Amino acid sequence: MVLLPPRLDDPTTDDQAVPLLNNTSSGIMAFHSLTVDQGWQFKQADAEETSGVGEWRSVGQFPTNVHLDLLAHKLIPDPYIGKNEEAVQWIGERRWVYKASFVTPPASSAAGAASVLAFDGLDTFATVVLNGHTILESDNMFIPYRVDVTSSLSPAGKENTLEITFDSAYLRGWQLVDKYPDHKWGCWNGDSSRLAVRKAQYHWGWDWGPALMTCGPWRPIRLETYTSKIADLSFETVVDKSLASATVKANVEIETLGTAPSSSPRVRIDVSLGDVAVASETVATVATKNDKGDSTATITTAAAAFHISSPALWYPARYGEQPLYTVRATLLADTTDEPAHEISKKIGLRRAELIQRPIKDQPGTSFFFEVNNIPIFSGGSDWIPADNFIPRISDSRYYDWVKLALDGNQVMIRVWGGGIYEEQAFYDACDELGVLVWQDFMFGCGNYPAWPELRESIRLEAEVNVRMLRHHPSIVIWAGNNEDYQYREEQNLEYDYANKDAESWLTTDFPARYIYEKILADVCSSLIPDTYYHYGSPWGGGVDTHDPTVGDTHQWNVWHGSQERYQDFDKLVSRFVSEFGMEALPHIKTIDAMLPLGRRDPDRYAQSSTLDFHNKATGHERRLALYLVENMRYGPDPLEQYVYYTQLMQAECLASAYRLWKRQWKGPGREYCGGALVWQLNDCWPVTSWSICDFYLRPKHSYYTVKREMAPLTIGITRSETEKVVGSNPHSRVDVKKETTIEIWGSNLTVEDLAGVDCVVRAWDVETGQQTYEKTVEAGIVLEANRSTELAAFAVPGEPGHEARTVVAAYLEKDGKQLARYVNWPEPLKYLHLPEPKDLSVVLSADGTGVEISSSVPIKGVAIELEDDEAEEDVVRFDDNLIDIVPGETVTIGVTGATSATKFKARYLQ
Ligand code: BMA
Repeated sequence: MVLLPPRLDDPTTDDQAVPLLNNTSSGIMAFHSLTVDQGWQFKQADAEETSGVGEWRSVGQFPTNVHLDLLAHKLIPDPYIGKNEEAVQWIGERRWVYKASFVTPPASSAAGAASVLAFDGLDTFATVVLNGHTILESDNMFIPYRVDVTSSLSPAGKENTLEITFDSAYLRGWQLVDKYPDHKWGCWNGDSSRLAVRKAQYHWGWDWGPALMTCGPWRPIRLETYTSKIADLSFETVVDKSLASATVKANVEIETLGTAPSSSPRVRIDVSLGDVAVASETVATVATKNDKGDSTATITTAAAAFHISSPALWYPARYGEQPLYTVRATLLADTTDEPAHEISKKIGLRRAELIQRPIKDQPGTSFFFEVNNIPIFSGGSDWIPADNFIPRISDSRYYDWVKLALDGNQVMIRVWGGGIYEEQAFYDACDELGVLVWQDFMFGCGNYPAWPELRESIRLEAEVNVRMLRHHPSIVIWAGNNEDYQYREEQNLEYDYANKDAESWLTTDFPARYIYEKILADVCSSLIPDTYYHYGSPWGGGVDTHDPTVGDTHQWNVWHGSQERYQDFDKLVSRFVSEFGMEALPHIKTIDAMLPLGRRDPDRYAQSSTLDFHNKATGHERRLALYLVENMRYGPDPLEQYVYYTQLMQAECLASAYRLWKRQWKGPGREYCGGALVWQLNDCWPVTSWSICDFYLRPKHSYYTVKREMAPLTIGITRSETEKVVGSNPHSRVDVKKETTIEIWGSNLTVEDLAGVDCVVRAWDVETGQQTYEKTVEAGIVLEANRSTELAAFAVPGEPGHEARTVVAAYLEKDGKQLARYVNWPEPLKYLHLPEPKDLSVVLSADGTGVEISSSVPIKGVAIELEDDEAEEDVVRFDDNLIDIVPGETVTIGVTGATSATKFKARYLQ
């Protein structure tokens, strides 16, 4: 049996709607694809038949994994409920077998036809047997395997049996650890066995996710019958710096199996935009090469270049449109021009660059992305897989996640290296909606081994995944791993950046350097030379991954590390912060859904054993408590209010980072910080984690404060205290002047200057609600495009000595219309004497599109909830929440689905 190079076009383009052709003199037949997704059965391979899991049962869905199938048959409890995760651990240490039968299609009897079984994803150690012949032994979940099965397939019209046995990836991992005792095994999260196995690393458990060792055919399986097929369609796209023209070179690879065509195949390439045909060209194949010595496949290539003047350019959402050109490659059967196989991909034309250059008045270099010559402040978030059971994540769920990020004003999502190369649906959504993607290779938090077969597997994995994803305009950077260089630093593994002899790296105790700086670097430079490849995230140019002046950093000194105050995020800035975070509990309904007895569960209280079980972060009890106790006057009961406190604290923390780091986006030559990605956007199960939206896509309140900070136009305030000796004795503790000052700035993330803006400041006494100050501190100013501008700095206004009870609000106004607002409070919030807001008013606006909130006293963090959450949660949606209210101002948050019958309630800081 011959293993073919896993050159994959696009797994979503199977079952081509191409009419079956008669074979022609050219020898090219119509490509035929049969999706093998019917009649699958599964059982435990090594179980007694009486055990319940030892008999064949139908699968719950396809593609699938064993947990999903056991769940469908109610053979296991839902691992996401209560502590069931523990009860299902045995699954990961057993062998499981899947079988199906399929009928050989008539196409296979065409002259010269070859048949290939394409396995888009097998998780992970699979032995595949077709009609009694072992055709494949796989060991990498990320590689789509393709096997020429022509010789073992039944004749046309007859049945074939396909059987796939999955070994325990966990136990196999440990066997490999034992086999290579000289490697210095070690990692954060999970255990060392994961480092030996090319399987999604979070399956071993992470500090936000359960350990659930899945196995199974997790992506589609097809039988492809053809003589020649389009094996790859790729693009070299150059958008001129002037943006006035673009060149698209489409490269097509044609794989020929079995009987080679008598003449060179021809390929037609059509380019269209929407319904409009842009260009079309038919080209002959120009080169022939044998791809691999051990393969029967012959690869021929064809290319066509198109010059497009005034191209419709693809932009990240807030900077322009997301036009996608469709490029279709059609393999022509012969001189009749009938299609034998076709593939189409959607591409976006854009210039995307990572700008790393010296900056003014500060050391180091910038790190920001420029798209179509527009410098972008990349505010966004980190992405983990959206479920532990990937095959059940629907395309629409991917879309909803990306849409949620977009609606939250997020510009970039980072696909983190401990998960998977995501499904096409995820990147399609990013392309369509205009969200930039930072893509990691799948390595994270450990010292990876690099023995020769593993290196080869990784090379193949990288090559095929880059090929599958490289047409997406949303992807602007690839990075070699997540935090493996930080692990190296912590463990003091050998690393001499100046040593460029790649082979010698393999002899050190940090052999994975060869993976990141040689294998992945080579793959990227040959397949995506125009996309920036970063050795790791974070990466600081080979010296120190914590260097705030070069590359990106992961800023974990809030929560982990030295546990700094989040009010000090300004001191923790770097050129690009690709991770930082704070935990909060999920929505109360999410908690109720994961408690075995729901609202009646005896563990329905903060820090109960079950709630703690659904928080995987080491030391989470102390860390959450630390940040709560430093800032809030909080209690653990009732649970709903505790959820609110943790979410308010997280919301304050994260917004503070965005606000302060965005302040350092100061325009050309002064891009001191070029992006902030919060750890993390999403969850893979119901859990207390750093996510800003929970497993059910329910936003935590931080989602809204981050959204407000990432709005195109914002205003920010910091407050700081200084002490100065005013007498003649420098040691005096009495003759000192204390001053509390505020600094105010505006951030204009649009690409237009904004003139005629006023900055208005108002202040109130928190306790009495009396307004103590109002002034237009700047009038008619210009907020220059795409940067933050300092506006004012002065002592906290209002009554002297009352700074600690003075709340200050700053507004950007133009022609009397409010453009932005921000309310700054004395901190810590727990010292405030907040009056009971007796006249807090929360009403639906007359036109039903907004909720109007007002009060005669300042209120911190007003969270609007539904009285009848059960009935209305899926209907009523807010576009903002957790609002600071000050007297004299009605704040309206958008709402959809509400009627006059909808009853709101409010929660706030007390
Ligand atoms: C980062 C991530 C993850 C982890 C998170 C929270 O370092 O890369 O590995 O889940 O921190 O600890």
